[in-house]
Amino acid sequence: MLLENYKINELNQESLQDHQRKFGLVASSVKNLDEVIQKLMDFQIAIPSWALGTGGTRFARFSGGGEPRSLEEKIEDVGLLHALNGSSGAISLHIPWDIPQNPKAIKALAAQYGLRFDAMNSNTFQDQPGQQHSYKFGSMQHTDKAVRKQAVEHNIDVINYGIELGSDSINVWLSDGSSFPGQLNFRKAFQRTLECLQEVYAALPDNWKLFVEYKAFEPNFYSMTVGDWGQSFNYATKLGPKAYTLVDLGHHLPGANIEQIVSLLLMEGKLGGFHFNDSKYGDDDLTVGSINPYQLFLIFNELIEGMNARGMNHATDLGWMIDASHNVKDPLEDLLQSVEAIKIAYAQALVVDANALEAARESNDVVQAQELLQEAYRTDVRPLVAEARLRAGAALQPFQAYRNLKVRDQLIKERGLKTVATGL
Ligand code: AFD
Ligand code: MN
Ligand code: MN
Repeated sequence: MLLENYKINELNQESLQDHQRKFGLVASSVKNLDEVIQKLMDFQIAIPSWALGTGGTRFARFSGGGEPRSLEEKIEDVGLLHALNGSSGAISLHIPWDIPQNPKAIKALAAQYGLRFDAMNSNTFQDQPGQQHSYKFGSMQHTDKAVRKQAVEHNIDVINYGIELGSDSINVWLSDGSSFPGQLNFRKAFQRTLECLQEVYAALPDNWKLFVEYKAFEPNFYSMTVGDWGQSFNYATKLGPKAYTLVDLGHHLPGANIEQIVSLLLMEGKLGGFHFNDSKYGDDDLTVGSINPYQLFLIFNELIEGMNARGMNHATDLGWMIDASHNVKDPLEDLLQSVEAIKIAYAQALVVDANALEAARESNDVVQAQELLQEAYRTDVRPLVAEARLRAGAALQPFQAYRNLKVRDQLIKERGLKTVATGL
């Protein structure tokens, strides 16, 4: 446990005075300041287990050193992130990559770091060693009932692992679809997939949620069987009240208005949560906020408006998760940057003058509406995010602390340079 020998607050001394000055400046302009800080403290983002190591592309994987070699080490890494930023209090597992050999011990280890298990992720996009039926032509859409049965059984296994770990949701992303015109009967693919999802849904405990994640393309490049928000919403509606749509920011065609999609899914009570990342061309899985931070802010603006309209708890009523893949960065530094970007966008959206914005909209005052949004977006809310960390007993500047502690060097010393692929 890397951080046992470090007192986080000792890391803050050198910058505490500077922070207090900056915080004082921005705090004076924020109404209900303590409520905003508390919301920021409560807001936790789940870390995907597969993002703790170097990802790679279909062309190559250039692994770094000191990456986790086991589920225990993945939990340790998320525990380290959470100790530094006070905002990564959950880990999302991917089965079979993260099958817990001893669930009780794994659950206890996570609790030691203050972590809970967020959504479980199933995998019917790869054939595993010894698997009886191949997913080459899809899983839940497959023409062969035996393949569909295998996919359903795998998802039910994933639910059972999650129950043992205290998770309460499963995310189903299907790579199913077609690569060429004529390959697939779209109606049959939809109906077969729905029947399989209904069997998985029937296995859900009462307090569980099932997220149906859509994606416009990749690995199929002509059609996807859960290809857009409308298809996902259709499945989720037909499945029932425990099924929701999961929005992965990288899963849209270029130019899609994601903030509008989010607003309408929220209106229907069918928004399950997010996989946060950023992208310029496709499912690039880049660091959150690194390409289009304004879109991220606009999404949060719709989320807060929609959640407040439904009396929802921002921190607990939706699934907040990063889903990214790192190829050239230290995975932990990338994740620290991603969590910070999410918190900043959330804080900016929290300081929007919502009443004035609605009044501007109702009077068709287009310029004033834009001014109000940009006023919030251009507010430097980083001291608010830092204050929330400070009050949570975390580091004032997590990234700097990570560097000052030379964490990666320590992990390389502890785990060596050789790393094993840990997922995507
Ligand atoms: C890939 C898919 C999808 C899924 C993730 C984890 O595109 O986003 O949620 O893997 O399975 O990124
Ligand atoms: Mn995803
Ligand atoms: Mn993806």
